[in-house]
Amino acid sequence: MKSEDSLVEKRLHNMKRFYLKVTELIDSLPEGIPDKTRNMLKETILGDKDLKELMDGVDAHRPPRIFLIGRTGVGKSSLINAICGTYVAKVSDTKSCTATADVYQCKDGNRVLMEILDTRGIAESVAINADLTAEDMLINQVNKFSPDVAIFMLNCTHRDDVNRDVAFLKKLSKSFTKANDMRLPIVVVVNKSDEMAPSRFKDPAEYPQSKKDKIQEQVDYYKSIITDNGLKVDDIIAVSSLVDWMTADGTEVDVDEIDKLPQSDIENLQMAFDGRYQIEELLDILEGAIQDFEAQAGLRMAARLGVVVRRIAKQLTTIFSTIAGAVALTPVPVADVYILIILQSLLVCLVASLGGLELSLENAKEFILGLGGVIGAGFTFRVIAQQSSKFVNSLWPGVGSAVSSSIAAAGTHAIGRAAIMYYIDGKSIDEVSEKFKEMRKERRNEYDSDYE
Ligand SMILES: Nc1nc2c(ncn2[C@@H]2O[C@H](COP(=O)(O)OP(=O)(O)OP(=O)(O)O)[C@@H](O)[C@H]2O)c(=O)[nH]1
Ligand SMILES: [Mg+2]
Repeated sequence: MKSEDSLVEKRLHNMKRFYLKVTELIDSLPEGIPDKTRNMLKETILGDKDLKELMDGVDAHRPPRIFLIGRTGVGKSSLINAICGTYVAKVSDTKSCTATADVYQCKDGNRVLMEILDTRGIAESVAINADLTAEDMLINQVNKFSPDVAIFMLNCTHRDDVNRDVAFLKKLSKSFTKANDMRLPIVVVVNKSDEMAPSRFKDPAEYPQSKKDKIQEQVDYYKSIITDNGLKVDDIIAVSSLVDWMTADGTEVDVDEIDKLPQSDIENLQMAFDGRYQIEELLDILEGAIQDFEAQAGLRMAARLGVVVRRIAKQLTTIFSTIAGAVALTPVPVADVYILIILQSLLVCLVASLGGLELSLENAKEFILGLGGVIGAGFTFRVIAQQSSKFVNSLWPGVGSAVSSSIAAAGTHAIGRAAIMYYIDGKSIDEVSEKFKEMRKERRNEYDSDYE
């Protein structure tokens, strides 16, 4: 698990290195391409805002700081595990543990995933200093911690009296705004949805409608209290943080017994049952609520490192499809398809680097031509430019040499998807070609209407 994660980070950095080399790569293309075209390609790729943001996020990230407030046993620690998808070690800075709140880092191996300020809420806090109320102490501590987001956790199965906590959050919110010159994003999480009747359905895929309705009723109940008290929150969502863990040899362990295990067992815990409900949705909400770009990227990396590669590959595919669509609209001095194949080759290289493989533009071009059945002929970029209609027809039969914007976009998208299947999902080239043909068929109707 841990070594896989560092591998993922390495792949992300390789991909970024490739992106940073784009100028050099375009300059090294055969001399036949006019400077104007080269510059257009460079400007289009490097000037793309979405692509730049994506690349910036690859190494500009820091662990997000989360302020967790919720009663004992509501599932605060479990939620962090559910978000990270691993049983995370909590490393406390003992100096900062007070009667009201704990600060700790969540770690996976050496990676700090998040920083947490954890409190059981104002109802369970006691003042240790007669001059300062428990409330004020906590407010000071939160301001010092300076969270990116606050998570207010409630229980789905019983209706606690939350008025005091709501009133506290209101006061905190006011003080935070004053101290930080920005609003404190607050997300309300109603946990333990799985325990709502009928509680035997633990797998979210099997939740009956009646259960979902009851969960929603509970959410509405809490929402009304929050609104009535005039507390502004970013969102409220019901989740389940239910995960059963097992050791590497497959022995299931009771959650409450985990801390008694040897450290090496804890580090290698795996999911025995995944009952997580709406955690992905919660992540989207948290990402939206967090304002700081680096903390936002940090949350994504902490929670979704395993899926981050596919996600980024898909984003790359979408971004390059848009670029290809835009390029096809621009009159260029050489055949459109030539430019397209260069763009698509760059996309294939980036996707391959996410899959752990370093490809040259030449290799990437061969992959693309192979998808269209043009294999082993060793065509150079220059030949492609000269015989553009032949090549475009091998990839997209019946199109001719004039590539419309929608074909350029759809074609690039299909190539990106094929590259993901091959370089990331490890599918065989036969399987990928088969799928590519299907995608081509799917799109055929769209081309037809494009030419009407
Ligand atoms: N069924 C179910 N059990 C949960 C869920 N979340 C947490 N639990 C269980 O509830 C118990 C308490 O969870 P914790 O995550 O320790 O709660 P906490 O809020 O961190 O508690 P304190 O640290 O004492 O404040 C544990 O036995 C968890 O396994 C959930 O979504 N569903
Ligand atoms: Mg806890």
